[in-house]
Amino acid sequence: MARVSTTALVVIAVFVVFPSMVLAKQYIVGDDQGWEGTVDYQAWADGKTFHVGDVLIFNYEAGNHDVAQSASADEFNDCASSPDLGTYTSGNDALALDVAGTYYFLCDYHCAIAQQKFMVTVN
Ligand SMILES: [Cu+2]
Repeated sequence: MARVSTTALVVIAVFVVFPSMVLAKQYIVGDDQGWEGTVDYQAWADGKTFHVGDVLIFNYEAGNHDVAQSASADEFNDCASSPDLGTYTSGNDALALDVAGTYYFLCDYHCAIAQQKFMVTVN
């Protein structure tokens, strides 16, 4: 009988048990242009399929922007962020999409004046 190495079995087990860990991706919001308000962020998001475990990286000059979230579509439409969901200001913020659902991201400074916002649905 053929022997299968323990290492191979462990690798296979990880793929079977933790597919989201194995497949999780990191996305730079706005790609090369970052989170600087010059991109159609909704168009950027609409071209992608996000999964639980993926991470969004927001790169921007600290002090010029922030990263906040709305708690509902109504808030999002009004560019209202929810303090309960946190506000990020480091200039290099990594936010994990760790549960399925809809996320609403915005910049408190430029949401209303420059549409610096986007929503994503995580499968
Ligand atoms: Cu901004």
